[in-house]
Amino acid sequence: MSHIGSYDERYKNFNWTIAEKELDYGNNSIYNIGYYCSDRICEKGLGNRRALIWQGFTGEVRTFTYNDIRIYSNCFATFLKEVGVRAQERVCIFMDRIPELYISFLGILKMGCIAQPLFSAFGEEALLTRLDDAKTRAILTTKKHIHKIRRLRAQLPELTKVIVVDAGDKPLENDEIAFDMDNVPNVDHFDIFKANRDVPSVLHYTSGTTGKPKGALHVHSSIIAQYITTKWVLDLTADDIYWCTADPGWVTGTSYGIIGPWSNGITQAVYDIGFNAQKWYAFIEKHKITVWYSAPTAIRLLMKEGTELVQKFDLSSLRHLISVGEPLNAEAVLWSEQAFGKPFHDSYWQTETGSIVITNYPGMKIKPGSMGKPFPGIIATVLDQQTFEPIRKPGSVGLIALKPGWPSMFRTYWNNKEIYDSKFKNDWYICGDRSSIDDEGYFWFVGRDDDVINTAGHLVGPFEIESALLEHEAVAESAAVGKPDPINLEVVKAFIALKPGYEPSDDLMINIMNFVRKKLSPLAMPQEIEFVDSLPKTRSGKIMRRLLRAQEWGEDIGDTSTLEND
Ligand code: 6R9
Repeated sequence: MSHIGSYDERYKNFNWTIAEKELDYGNNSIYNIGYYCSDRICEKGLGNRRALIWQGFTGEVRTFTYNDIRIYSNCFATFLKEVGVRAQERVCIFMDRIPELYISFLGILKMGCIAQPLFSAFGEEALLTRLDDAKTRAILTTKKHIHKIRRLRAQLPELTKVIVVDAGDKPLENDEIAFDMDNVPNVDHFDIFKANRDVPSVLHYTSGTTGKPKGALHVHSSIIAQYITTKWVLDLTADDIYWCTADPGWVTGTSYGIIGPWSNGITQAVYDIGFNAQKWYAFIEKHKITVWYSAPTAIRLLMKEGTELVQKFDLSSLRHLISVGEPLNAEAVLWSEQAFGKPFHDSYWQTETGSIVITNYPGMKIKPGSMGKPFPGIIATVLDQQTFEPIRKPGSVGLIALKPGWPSMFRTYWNNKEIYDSKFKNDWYICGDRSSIDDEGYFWFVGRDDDVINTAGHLVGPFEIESALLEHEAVAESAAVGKPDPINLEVVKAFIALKPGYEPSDDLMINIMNFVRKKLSPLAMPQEIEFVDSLPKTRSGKIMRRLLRAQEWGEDIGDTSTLEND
């Protein structure tokens, strides 16, 4: 691992200007992510290198060079400008993993707008909440998803530009606009928006325990951390073919599915398909993937398929494997060593941190089940839950906390400075997760410190699910909690008290499940519903979600009076 240097040396000698210098960040007063991910790579003479190898679910393959993504993103930026979108307005990207998603992301940033990617499986309610909160001006979408937006238009007066990127001959409605990047004149030069370091770039919505999802706002200089973590943790070099399985509707898909690889000028492959062991292995074999960034749920699903399937493919191109999103259990690490001859390296971070903060750095001894150590430039610890002072004793569990100041740290929650401020205690940023640190400085994840449900590596907020449930005609009260699941870590379980006149039945259960799936997303849909007469409450009338959760996990919650003020 000589080209990235040993962990200890790197940690000791690191400061962020090392990363800035490598990127030439701020040279000629340019700070825009869009430039660093396309124009700059071309200026270095790498315009003909492949930036994107895209494969659709039908097997169709398209390839784009850095010069292609430079020009196409210029086309998007020019188009946004021409239709009257202004700098710093929010532009949502709402589509499956097609090339336009990746390329328009750069175009939006070049134009100086704030990119707001949303997961294409989101239903109307999930979309409405996020578009309304951000007062989104424009949305880029496809024929497949336009119907959801059409039904919301009346409730979103600020959303004046609805842009369909694959309209073809299909008639559009009212003021919708068609834009087809393959059928517009090339734009060789675009006057890239002169962002400075602190100009907002990307808005990613994430769920908390209470209230609606919150928009974590990032700025252009986040690229400094995304660039160097990609280079050192994902260990990417010029010859690599990199595959990140995450959807850009989630932060991994933008930080490490767009900005990280493209600022490093490497070739990345994208597969517009959900999990499918056979097809995934065939994809790795076909495109000779060398570096693979995935998630524990996917690894557990692969484990289920067994090593026999692995042996049917030539996966010898694989060189480095990394995982994110949920605890990477020791069995998964050991299995991957057996199946691929290489362990998965864990990486821990959040929408809010913008880039990897704790990880099994390449070359470092891996302790299966541990997340590893802080990335160079990151000061991490665990804090006592009461005093918010660092816990010095190895093995004691506390709150994971980071010293603010790394470049990709979020700058606020959109419209919600109060909650943002509440995340800081004694000059530490509190991640909201619990962990211990062993005597060698390795972090061991214990669990979340809130009620957010992590299903298959995706966070879903109980409040959002409960709000959706309450809109169902039969539901009087509800509580949504995470229930343990051997594959997905957790799935959503809902406890429901019905309104008078409704009786529990299988039909009603399925009806309610589908109601949530359509409104929010398949991830938020309860996999299990338990009908109850009433829900446990505190004296002030709040539902004791934690009690229900503890029951599902077989945990002893002890004296419930401690929950009274939750
Ligand atoms: C990047 C991303 C963040 C939350 C985080 C934690 C969980 C992420 C983890 C992990 C254990 C890991 N999480 N990585 N838990 N081990 N390696 O996932 O962002 O969607 O905001 O989720 O996911 O609970 O706080 P996000």
